[in-house]
Amino acid sequence: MASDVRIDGARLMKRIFDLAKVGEIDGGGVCRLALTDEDRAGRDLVVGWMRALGLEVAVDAVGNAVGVWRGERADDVVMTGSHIDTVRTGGKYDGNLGVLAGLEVVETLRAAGVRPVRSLAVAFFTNEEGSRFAPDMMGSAVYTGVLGLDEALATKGIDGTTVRENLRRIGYEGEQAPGFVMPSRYVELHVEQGPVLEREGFVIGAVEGVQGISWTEVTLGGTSNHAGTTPMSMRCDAGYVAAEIVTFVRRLAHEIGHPQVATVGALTLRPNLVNVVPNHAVMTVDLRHTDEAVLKEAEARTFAFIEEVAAKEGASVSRRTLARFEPVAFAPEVVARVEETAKRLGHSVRRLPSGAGHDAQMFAPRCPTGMIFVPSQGGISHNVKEHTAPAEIEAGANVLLDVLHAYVRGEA
Ligand code: HGY
Ligand code: MN
Ligand code: MN
Repeated sequence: MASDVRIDGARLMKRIFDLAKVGEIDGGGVCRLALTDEDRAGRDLVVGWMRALGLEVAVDAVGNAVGVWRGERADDVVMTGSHIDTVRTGGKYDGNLGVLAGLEVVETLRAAGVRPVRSLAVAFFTNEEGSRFAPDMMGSAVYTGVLGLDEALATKGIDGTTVRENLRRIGYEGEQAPGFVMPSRYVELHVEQGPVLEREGFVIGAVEGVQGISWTEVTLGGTSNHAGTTPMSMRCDAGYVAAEIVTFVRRLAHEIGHPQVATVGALTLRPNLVNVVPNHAVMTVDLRHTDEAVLKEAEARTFAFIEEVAAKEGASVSRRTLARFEPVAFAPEVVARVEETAKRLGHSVRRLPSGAGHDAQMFAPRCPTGMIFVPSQGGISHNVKEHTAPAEIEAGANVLLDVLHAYVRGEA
């Protein structure tokens, strides 16, 4: 039974802009790194909205927050959501859209007098970005049992403090055990963060899955020396080895070809002074591919190169895995439902994989899971200029509404 219930686009955009004021930075962006005071303020605002909508709100031991609208079948729960933590140069929509569209769906269905058969839950998961505390999707990985709670809580961030300390500090070390509400279906709305939908003129993406992710921290040890007096033949330059690695992974990605990507996003040299040959470099290598075998090959070639170029310079090397997730496929029946719903609502739609990691990928092995994408202007994200047109946001939220409404009615 198709329904003609539709979301209130203006109300959704207002919540998006109100949340974006929390941790706003120059250029129209947002900085709410996981478990900072800005993240706490964002959490408090969203939990307040959940409560105002009459949701039963609970927080688990790693700070995941879930608001539930109980249906007749109280324990048969359909879940939607995403994350509200951001990277340092975050936009208004990455993660936030999925959580706030979920609240908009609840408000719309309640206003329409819908009496849910299945329960509907809206969640935000802790530290999806993984920028401050690796790995990414940490909260949803703990929630679904992919990552151990104690391991997550003990994780030290880039500033040396632990997840546990910060959860306590911001008051979000909850009572519930992770996974306390396990859904029978999970659907997430998210901005594409890439160029495909806009470039090809589609409004909706029916996401088929998420590509594999490999994050490694590499630490190089050299010998500090005088930049003026030390002949080139006598140097052990950690900065030079790091630079070789940066250019190697970029060349490797071009050689393997699309969709292989490679990024050195963080690089710190010590003592980081103009006239001292660096004796220490710490860097991160982010490799991704839709095909696990190719991703494994890219990792092997990268790690071999790191050993080789460091040995040539006489530098020491150590590596630490920060995150490693294999490619994930979403449930065909959910992908098809997203596609069919978009068409029925009159929106252009195409199937595509996700280049970015998402909380949804943690639910895919547990229950029928899918994602809905809307375009990112210029394909940009993790950038203060991240933008999606309100009409496209409204289209995506209406597709989410319709998909969730069918589940909540117990129809599918
Ligand atoms: O890195 C990612 O794919 C996501 O933004 N956490
Ligand atoms: Mn995201
Ligand atoms: Mn992100």
